[in-house]
Amino acid sequence: MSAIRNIVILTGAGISAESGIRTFRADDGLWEDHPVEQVATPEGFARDPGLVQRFYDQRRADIRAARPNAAHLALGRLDEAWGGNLLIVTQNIDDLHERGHARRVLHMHGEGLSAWCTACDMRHRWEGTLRDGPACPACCEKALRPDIVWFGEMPYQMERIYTAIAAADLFVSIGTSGAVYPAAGFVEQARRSGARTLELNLERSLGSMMFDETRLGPASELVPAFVV
Ligand code: BJW
Repeated sequence: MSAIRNIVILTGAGISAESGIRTFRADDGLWEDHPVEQVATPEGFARDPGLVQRFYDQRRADIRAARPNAAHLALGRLDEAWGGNLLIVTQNIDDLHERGHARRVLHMHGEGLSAWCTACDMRHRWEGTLRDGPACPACCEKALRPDIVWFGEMPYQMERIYTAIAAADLFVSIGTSGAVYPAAGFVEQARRSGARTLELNLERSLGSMMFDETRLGPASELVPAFVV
């Protein structure tokens, strides 16, 4: 990796699967028993906020119970050691990258342990359950919702992400199916900018043919081998 200075790493649910966090689109994935339009759209939240809050109560419990695996820890080591630019763009709402000692992490689909007040735009750490229309600690309005990017909403920090991809020498995608845009389109942009592109995934993804190289296997094995 001697000629490489600027790295962008995109991660998806597959990197946290071996930490016990369910992915979305597997046969036993989250979307199998939670219809996506009910729990991951603003319309679903408006229709039945209690159902959505219960879904995210469970997700938060799963996040708190999980531990970073060898793949998160390897990226943490890379972040610590890398002298050039590095950005880990995660689609995941868990905090396993941070607990795996990565510092340069951006959560494009939000964070499970964060609550967002739609009245005053403040974020709060989600302590306990905030069911039954809890009030925002800052403005006292009952307008808190999970700080999650649902379908139809704009992912966070897109400008920063596109700028980093435009400057990247290497783009690595880990554990994502390539089913959800705009993240699924990042590899195309990275190619156009001249970056080398590498995919690490359990199986071929929808976008595999876009990558210069695809390595297949569990993230806990592929990522430490890539970082060494
Ligand atoms: C392993 C492994 C192991 C397993 N080791 N690997 C038509 C065309 C283009 C776009 C659209 C379209 N129609 C609608 C859209 C837009 C829509 C979209 O993409 N829809 C698709 C269904 C087509 N996108 C949006 O609405 C987004 N917003 C948007 O587009 O705004 C407008 C915009 C315009 C211009 C610029 C920018 C924006 C918002 C998307 C929000 C996604 N939200 C969710 C839920 C919230 C988070 C949460 O609750 O946790 O985010 S959906 C869900 O999917 C979640 C994930 O982050 C996301 C991606 O899933 P991921 O991570 O890829 O998981 P899986 O399960 O799909 O795959 C896991 C992979 O891991 C598999 O490949 C396994 O093989 C692998 N794996 N174990 C290594 N051990």
